[in-house]
Amino acid sequence: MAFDYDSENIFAKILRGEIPNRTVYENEHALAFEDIRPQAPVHVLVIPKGPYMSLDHFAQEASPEEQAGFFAAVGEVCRKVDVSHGFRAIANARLHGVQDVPHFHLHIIGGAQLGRMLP
Ligand code: DGP
Repeated sequence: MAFDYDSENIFAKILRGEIPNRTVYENEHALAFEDIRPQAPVHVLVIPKGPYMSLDHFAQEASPEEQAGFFAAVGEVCRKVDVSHGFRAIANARLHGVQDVPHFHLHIIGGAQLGRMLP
């Protein structure tokens, strides 16, 4: 499918510094920050700095360096926050996945016992 990135989405504005965020970790290719509506004691969003709408867009079109930088950021976030007892990583995509912000983001949720999630 063709991916049509909207550069006025909230996370693009965060990346441009137009909206403040509580940064947890940043590298050349990714930014991690606290979710504004946390669902658990730990709720961090990891986003690539490039203009990718969703996980499939990122997986199909981001360079190996961007993908490596993104996953390095995920690793650093998990080192920094308290997820020693486990966590959940979620990437909502488009309409059926109930994605609100159309810039790829991985939710890292933990810090407490989570409920079972049916596929
Ligand atoms: P999703 O449904 O996967 O697109 O979730 C988007 C998440 O983004 C949701 O958990 C709330 C969070 N969010 C929305 N706007 C902002 C914002 O301006 N700042 C931060 N830190 N998080 C936001």
